Amino acid sequence: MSARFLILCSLILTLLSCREPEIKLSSPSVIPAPQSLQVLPGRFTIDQSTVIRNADDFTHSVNFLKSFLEVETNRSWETKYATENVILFEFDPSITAAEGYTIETNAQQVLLKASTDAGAFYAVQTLIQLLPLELEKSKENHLLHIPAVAIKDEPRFSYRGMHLDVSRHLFDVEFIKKYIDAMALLKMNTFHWHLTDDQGWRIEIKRYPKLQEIAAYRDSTLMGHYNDSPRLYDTKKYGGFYTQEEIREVIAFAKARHINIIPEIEMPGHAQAAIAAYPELGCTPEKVNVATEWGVFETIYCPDEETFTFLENVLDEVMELFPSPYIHIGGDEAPKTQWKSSPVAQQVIKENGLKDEYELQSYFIQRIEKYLNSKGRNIIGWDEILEGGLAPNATVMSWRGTTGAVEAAKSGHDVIMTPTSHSYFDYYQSENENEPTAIGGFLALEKVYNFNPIPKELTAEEAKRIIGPQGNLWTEYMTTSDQVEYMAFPRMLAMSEVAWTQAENKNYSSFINRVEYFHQRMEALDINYANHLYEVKGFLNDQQQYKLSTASLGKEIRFTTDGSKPTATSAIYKQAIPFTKNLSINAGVFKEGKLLGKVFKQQLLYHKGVGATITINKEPNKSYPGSGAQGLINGIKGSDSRYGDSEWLGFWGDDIEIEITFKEPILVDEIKLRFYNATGQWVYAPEKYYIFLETKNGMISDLVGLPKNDNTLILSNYNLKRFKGFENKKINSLKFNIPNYGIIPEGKQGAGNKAWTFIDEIIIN
Ligand code: TNX
Repeated sequence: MSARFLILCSLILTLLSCREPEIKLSSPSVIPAPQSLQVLPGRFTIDQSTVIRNADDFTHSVNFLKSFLEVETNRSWETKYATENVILFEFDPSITAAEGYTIETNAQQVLLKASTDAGAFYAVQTLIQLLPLELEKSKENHLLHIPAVAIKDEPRFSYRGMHLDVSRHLFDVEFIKKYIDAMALLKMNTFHWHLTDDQGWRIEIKRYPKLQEIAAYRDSTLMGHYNDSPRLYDTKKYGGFYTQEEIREVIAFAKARHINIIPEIEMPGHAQAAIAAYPELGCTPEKVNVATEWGVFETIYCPDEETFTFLENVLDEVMELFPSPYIHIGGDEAPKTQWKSSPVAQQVIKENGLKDEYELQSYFIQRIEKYLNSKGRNIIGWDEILEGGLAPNATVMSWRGTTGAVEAAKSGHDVIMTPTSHSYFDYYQSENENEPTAIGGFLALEKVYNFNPIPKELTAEEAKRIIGPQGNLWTEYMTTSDQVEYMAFPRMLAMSEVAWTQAENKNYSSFINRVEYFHQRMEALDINYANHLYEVKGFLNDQQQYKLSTASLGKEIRFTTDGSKPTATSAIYKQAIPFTKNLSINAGVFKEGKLLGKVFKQQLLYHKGVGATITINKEPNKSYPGSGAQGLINGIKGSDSRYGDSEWLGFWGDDIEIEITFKEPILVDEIKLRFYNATGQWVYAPEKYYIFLETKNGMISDLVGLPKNDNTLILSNYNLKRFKGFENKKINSLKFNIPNYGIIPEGKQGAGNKAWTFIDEIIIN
């Protein structure tokens, strides 16, 4: 063999081994789903000589893509004129939607078209999601392919928001940027920054140094849950604030991602931290400290000139920092107790011809609104700002159900939808008992996904007032940024699709598969997401059969009915399980013999009520329908620690009447009722109920008192055996009259609002 030949061989070998590793093409998996996405034959390949061409209009978005690619491909990218091997940005005036764009890829080019920089920016976000994930997972020199596609896209709503409470717990600037970055990837465009509350003031206001010295710190923080008894505190000083310089930096960072930041400065309630620093702003002579636990406090700004001057000065500095057309002024949960007994507040009521303290709240908000309007800004407030007359230009953030939203939209106000039932990401997301401690409630991914922000009561014209939805992260129980991520993801992915994707283009099972794919992206981004995709769900159908399902594709469910743990050899679930006796179902999602998620456990109790006829005089609230009336006698109890699952029925303020008729008269020994009790979420077990038992010889009625305590479950066992002579009487039907608890008392979370009643299985033995 000649030396030349050897050299040639080794050269070829070197060349071969230097070749960039190829990454296989994955089918597009974009979140939020575009309005239309067509996969075409072929692909575009990014190699070392691929360039970017700008149509001049989109320098900002071009640079965003350029820096992304430079980091990910480890090479510099040129922007220059080219017709082939090019990612090409083009201005297209025919795209009329402000944030719309199109993408067309073929072998020669990736063509991104928009008529605004926002549109071009969202085209870039989609393009980033079309790139193979391996790129983000390892920064090696890969040969990258993008599938040939034709995408046409624009948002459903102009407001697409995420909120973060930094008062209860504080998160550093680095994390705020990470949160904003994730929002941008999901095409969210508004960050609602909840900067002040009872437990800490987090924005530097130069004119009032005590806000930094005093209001920004609390002496101690509640440990464990608010409902724990006794309550324990860590006795450690906690706090901090963002300097104006840091805030500017965050605003610029968000702006570069087409995200507007709405600052929230709470008033007149949730102001204890500010009043701790400047007691003269309060309405009582008693001195207060920055709050060390959660809830609603009576401390409130006094509606005098000194307070308005303070607030106007604060807002001046806020407006100087934030270019947002909206300023959020809170307005929620402002107990009126102190105003009732304050001579100053009563004087303001008298002088201004106001009817009561509710009109005083409205006067307060309207004064601030006028001030902000005079500076060219509009206010947003929580839906309590509707009470006592709405400020004229205000946008309402509807959180207590949707009634406020309907009222506001009908009277011509813009509305942002953020109801607790679908938008509170501080609620539990799984029924697993070992979830990290959360405030309470239950909001599963699927429920977020299925949220329709347009209330049914609105006409098409009125519906235009709903400018969009928002996910809220209240951080009482999120002490670290890891925990914020756990609660925010993947629910933020679902909310992004609620906000962006037209209802007819939404599909939960497609979404779930894209979420599963997105897991890898979140790992690459170091996001501590929650994974409940590999859980089993069960439900009882009309034919008294129990069905199991799981959300993601390509897995199997294995189950047992005798209470034992499912294994790789347990029966594979193929058809519904008949419910004719007590069942103890255990099921898991398996792939290749491996259990993926947690084991699902369900007891089915074959009691005497199962299969009877049931009616309720009121429909459960549409946010908490459980499994309807029949769900109260389906043999399945609701969760002991979360209301809001498929078994608990929620009624808001209604007295309810439930009637159960048996197929034939039966002997009954005992009737058990279960009520949920979570006063922090406005859920109150009733204090009593009436029971009516219908027998052949007439009706027996009784008044039953319920225990009063802080337990999350309030149980009533009604024993019929104690009635002498009743043992052998057969019952045809049963009726319950259950009065609602009533109005939530002062001093409690939600004071002045109607309480919720939550009831689940009625067990008849
Ligand atoms: C109610 S939503 C609040 C917050 C709490 C939250 C906890 C709203 C306007 N007020 O102060 O953090 O519930 O879920």
